[in-house]
Amino acid sequence: MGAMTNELLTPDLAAASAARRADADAPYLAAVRGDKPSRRPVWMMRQAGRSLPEYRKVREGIPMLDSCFMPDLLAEITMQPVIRHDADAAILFSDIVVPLKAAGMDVEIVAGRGPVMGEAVRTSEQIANIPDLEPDQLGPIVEGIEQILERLRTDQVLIGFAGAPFTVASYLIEGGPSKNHEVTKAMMYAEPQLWHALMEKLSPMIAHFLQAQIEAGVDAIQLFDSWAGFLTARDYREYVAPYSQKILDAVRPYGIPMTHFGVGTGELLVDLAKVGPDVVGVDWRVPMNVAAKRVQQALPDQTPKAYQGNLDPAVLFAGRDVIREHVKRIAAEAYEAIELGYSRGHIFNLGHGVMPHTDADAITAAFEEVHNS
Ligand code: 1CP
Repeated sequence: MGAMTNELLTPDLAAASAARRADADAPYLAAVRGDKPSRRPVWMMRQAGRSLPEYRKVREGIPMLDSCFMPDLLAEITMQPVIRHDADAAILFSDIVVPLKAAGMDVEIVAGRGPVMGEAVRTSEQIANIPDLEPDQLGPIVEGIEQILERLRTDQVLIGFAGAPFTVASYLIEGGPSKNHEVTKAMMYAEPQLWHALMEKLSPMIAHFLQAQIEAGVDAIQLFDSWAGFLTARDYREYVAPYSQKILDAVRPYGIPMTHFGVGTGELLVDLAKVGPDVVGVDWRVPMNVAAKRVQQALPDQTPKAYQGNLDPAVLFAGRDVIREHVKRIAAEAYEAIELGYSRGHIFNLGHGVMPHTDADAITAAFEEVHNS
């Protein structure tokens, strides 16, 4: 990949062979392709992190964002849940603000709170001053990815990720986590030219971040638009979808599976699917069969998507019998969608991330129940 500028790149297809994990039997890849996987693939958003004692131990005294740039540590943390729970996919240990940090912006992750900017980004001058992301700023992450790939079994995949521009913009504009995203929406409505300038700045940065992960060898990517569900479908279409679409367009030539996910997106599922992912992530509010039917009936000419989801993370607090019951229900709902031709395949996941106080053994139990389903 050449120097990263404020442009969306078209990847050099010769380099695309870097995405090389060819084990046709990997359950994750089989499910995305629409083949029958040898077992139901499962991974969990936020499977690495505070639910694991071994994570708390290795992170002790090391700031979150520092750990994301320490290759040995990020590889170790990425592998911890894969080994403990026998996951079918690893999710790269990183954060949606990592590309901002890599590019030199002032951002920290504050324990118990989340990403906090040194200064909220709200003016055209601040937007213009957002630095470009240069490839050499991602060296430690590339190194971490290489280490993870050496440690994964060939039937396990590594998923790289990035935050989608709306969700990343919310942290920039609000200056940190936000309950209602009101400053973000105010910019969108009152100063649309400023909003679009910010999106034009973030989209290439995010695309480059994903491309760098793919060239380092990740097998799949996920674009998290966690907070998109705060928008009406009309606003999502006007202010957000074109930019997320550009990012997936820039990544698609690599030919690896792309997942798009947001929380509370029942009303946006069709629009999320239109942005162009191979896999649609579904939160726990909409049953898998309903989600797939909703999308396929709205877009009858498209090849059915695969679907990822959607156990309510709170169920992991309710004991093994309840976990089993919900896993079975979700597996049946996902199966129905496949049988009816609305869905190509199912990747089991939570409807959002593992909550920090979740018991690690309950998570392992859920993985076992999925594999037995
Ligand atoms: O010190 C710590 O342990 C801080 C907790 C933590 C961790 C473990 C944060 C702060 N980020 C992460 C890692 C992380 N973040 C991963 C990799 C680990 C894994 O999934 O196993 C991923 C995929 C993310 C992505 C992320 N960060 C999202 C999108 C996914 C989602 O949960 O919706 C978002 C919105 C963030 C922001 C963020 N980072 C951290 C927190 C606490 C938050 C949320 C803050 C908020 O509520 O706005």
